[in-house]
Amino acid sequence: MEFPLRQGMLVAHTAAMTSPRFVQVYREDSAGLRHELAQGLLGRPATVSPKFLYDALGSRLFDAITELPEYYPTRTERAIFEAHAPAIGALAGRGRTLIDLGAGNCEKAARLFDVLAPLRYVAVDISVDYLRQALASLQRQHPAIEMIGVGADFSASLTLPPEAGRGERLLFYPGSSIGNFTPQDALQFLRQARALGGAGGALLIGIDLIKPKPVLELAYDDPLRVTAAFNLNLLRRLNALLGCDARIEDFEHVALFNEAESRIEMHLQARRALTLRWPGGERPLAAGERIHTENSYKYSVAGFEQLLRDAGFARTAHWTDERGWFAVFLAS
Ligand code: AVI
Repeated sequence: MEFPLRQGMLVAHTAAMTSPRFVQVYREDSAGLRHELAQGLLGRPATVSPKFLYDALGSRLFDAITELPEYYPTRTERAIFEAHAPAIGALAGRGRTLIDLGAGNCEKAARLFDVLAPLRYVAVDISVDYLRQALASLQRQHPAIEMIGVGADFSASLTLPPEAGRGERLLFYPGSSIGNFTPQDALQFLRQARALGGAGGALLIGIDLIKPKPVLELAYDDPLRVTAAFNLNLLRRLNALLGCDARIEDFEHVALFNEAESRIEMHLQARRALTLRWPGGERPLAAGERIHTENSYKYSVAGFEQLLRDAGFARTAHWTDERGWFAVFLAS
C-alpha cells in the first residue's frame, strides 16, 4: 500500500462507475396487444407479428438457433467483425456513445469495446429486465464506460430518453434484424436512425445477403427442428395473451424462400381444418391454410447501399465474408 490516498481515490472513482443506470420507457398495453393479435388472425392471410416470437422461451430458442450449423448469419457476422475490427474501429472512431439496438445479452457490442472505446454504452431492449444481468457484469469488466439500459420498443418509433445522453453517436444494429422489416419499414427505420445519430452520427449494421435457396431454406428449417419450435412457440403466446385455444400438434412449421420478394417467409400451417377460438373472436382455417409469422429479407450489397442512400446516409463502407453471405455496413 504505497499510495493509499491515490488507491482510495481510484476505488471511489471505480465504485461511482460500477452501477449501470436503467430506464424503462416501454409499457406493455395488454388490451392493445390482444387487439393487434386478433386483427392479425382475422386478416387474409392470417398473420402474427414476429415481435411475439420473443418471450423468455422464444428468446432462448433464438439463442439456440444462432448455434445451429445451418444458421450461418450469427457466426458469419462474428467472423466479419473479428477479421475487420481494426478497419471498422478506425472508420467508426473512438470515444463515441455506442447505442446498441436490441442489445439482448450485450455480447456483440462488448466484443467491439476494444476497438471502439466508447465513452458511453446505451443498451436498448424491449425490457430492462433482459439487460440487468448482462449490463451489471459488463460494467464490472469496463468500469470506465458509462452504461445505461433502456427498455424501449423501437420497432414502432426510434426515439431515446434524455438519459441516453448526447455526444457523437454510433448506432449498432447487428444480426440482420432489419431484415425482419419490410423494405418500406426498413427505409423508415434507417431515416429515423440517421436522425437519431444526429450530426456526426454513424450506423454500424449487419445485413444478410441473397444466396442460393437451399442454403437459405435449411437455415430456417433445421433438421433438429429448433426453428420449428421457435415458430410454434407463437401458438403458446397466442394462448397466453389472447386466451386462444391453439394446439401445437395441429400446426407445422413452414419456411420458404420467396425469390420474387427476396425474403424467407415463416408460416404456421394447419395440419387439418380447424377453428381457432378466443374470447370475442374466432378464425376458421382450412387444412393447409397458413398463418404468416415472419419475413426475413435478404439484400444485395448494391440494394442495401441504395437503401442507405435513400435514407440520407452520404458515406458508406462495407465488409463481407469470403463467400459473400453476409455484410457489415458502416454508414454516416
Ligand atoms: C432476428 N432475426 C434477424 C432472425 C432472422 O434470421 O430473420 C430471426 C429468425 N427467424 C428464424 N430464425 C431466425
